[in-house]
Amino acid sequence: MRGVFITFEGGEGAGKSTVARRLAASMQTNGREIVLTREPGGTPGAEAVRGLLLNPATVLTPLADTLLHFAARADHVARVINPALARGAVVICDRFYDSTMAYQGYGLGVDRNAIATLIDLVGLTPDLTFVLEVFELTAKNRLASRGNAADRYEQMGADVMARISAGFHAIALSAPERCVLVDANGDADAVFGSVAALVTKRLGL
Ligand code: T5A
Repeated sequence: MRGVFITFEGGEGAGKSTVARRLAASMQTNGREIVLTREPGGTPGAEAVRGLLLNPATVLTPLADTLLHFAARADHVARVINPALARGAVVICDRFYDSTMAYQGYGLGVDRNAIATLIDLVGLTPDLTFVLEVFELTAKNRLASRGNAADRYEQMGADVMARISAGFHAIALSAPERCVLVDANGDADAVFGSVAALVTKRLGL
C-alpha cells in the first residue's frame, strides 16, 4: 500500500511547523508510520543546502536560488520521501514545491513555466496540501514572539512578501483537488482542529 503525502505551505510565520508537528503527533497514535520532514532540508545534503540558502550572508540570483531548492528537493524526495511512501508511511512535509512557485516564481520573478518543468522532473505530487493564510500583522507578531534572528527570506521587502502571499492563494485556487486554503489566524488549537478535520474528510485518516 502506497503511503500518503501531506504538505504545509504558506508565508513566513503562518504556523506551518506548529500545525505539522501537532498533526504528526496526533497520527502517531493510530499505529501507522509517520514521517515528519521539512524543506529545504530533510537529508544531510539538503540540510547543508538549507544552511546556505537561509544564511543572510549568501548572495544568489533568483535562478540560482531556485535551482538550489530543487537540488535539495531531488535528494530529499529520492532518499526520504519516496522510500517512506513505498513503506506505506504518512509523510508530512513542512513546505514543498509550492513554496518554490510562490517565493521564487511569484515573489522573485523566476519563469513559472521553468519551475513547473522542474516540478515535473522531480515527479512527486502531494496527496493533500494545506495553504495557511494569516494577516501580515499576525505573522509579524508570531515571528517577533519567537524571537529568532531573521533569515535571508525573512529580510525580503513587503512588496515581495505580498506577491508571495498572492502566489500561494493563486496556486491553491488553481489546484482545488489537491490544495485547501486554511484561515490560520486563530489560535493553535483552532488551526489544528480545522486541519485534522480536513485530513479525515479528504483522506479518510
Ligand atoms: N523557501 C522554502 C523558498 O524560498 N523556496 C522553497 O522552495 C522553500 C522550500 C525556510 C525558508 O525557505 C524559503 C521560505 C522560508 O523563508 P523556515 O525557517 O523553514 O525557512 O521558514 P518557515 O517555513 O517560514 O518557518 P517559520 O518557522 O518562519 O514559520 P511557520 O512554520 O509558518 O511558523 P511556526 O509554526 O514556526 O510559528 C511561528 C511562531 O508562531 C507561534 C509558534 O509558537 C511560533 O512561536 N504560532 C502560533 N501562535 C498563535 N496561534 C497560532 N495558530 C500559532 N501557530 C504558530
